[in-house]
Amino acid sequence: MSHGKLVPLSDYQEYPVEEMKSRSEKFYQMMRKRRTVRDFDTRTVPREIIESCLLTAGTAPNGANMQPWTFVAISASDIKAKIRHAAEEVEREFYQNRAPDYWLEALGPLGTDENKPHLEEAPYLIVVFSKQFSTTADGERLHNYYISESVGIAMGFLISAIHNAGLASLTHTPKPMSFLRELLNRPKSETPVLILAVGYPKKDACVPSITKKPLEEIAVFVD
Ligand code: IYR
Repeated sequence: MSHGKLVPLSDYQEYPVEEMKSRSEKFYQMMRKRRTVRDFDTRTVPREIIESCLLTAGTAPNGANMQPWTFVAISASDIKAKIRHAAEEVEREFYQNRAPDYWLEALGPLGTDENKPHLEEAPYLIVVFSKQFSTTADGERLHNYYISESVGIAMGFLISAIHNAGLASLTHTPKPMSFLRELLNRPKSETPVLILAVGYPKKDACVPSITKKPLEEIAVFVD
């Protein structure tokens, strides 16, 4: 079987076991401090930080390395306002008509409703699109593989990179989201999957009192 051109794995670094233990524990302690934040300060964030975080997202493993994603990073106030108004319209319909009672009950502890001021207050909105197919320079269509898995992993990398940089984020998924494709002039081959609001939390920001499941509830070891 041909593997194309392979090059040496020159960037891999092995650590002594004790160092691995401490690195993995430190990373967990850093990541467990991440909280989804709904109250953003309007202070601006340097574009360079957003660029590094997007480059991190772009390193995610993905199907056949097709990299089936586009990240649209928006700091323009007029576009953020348009996104807010369109999102509030679909959310109003969700909260007032479409959402079944069990869903509204599940959202109760989070305190969410149809008002989405964070979509204007956060200095950056990153809208993540998945690409149903890719296109070569001469217009030929190329198949993309494991699109939702690939984009999901990339979004995880992005959220982690933003947290690591010292910023907060909010995953927001108004449904239906197709208004984002039109508003941001993206081609039909791209499907919006997430709005990630990014910025500093407001000084008095509060978060829901929730906990994460212990290891025994989320993992099984088969030794
Ligand atoms: N998209 C709505 C509702 C919502 C749904 C879930 I599941 C959440 O974890 C949070 C919100 C909204 O953003 O308000």
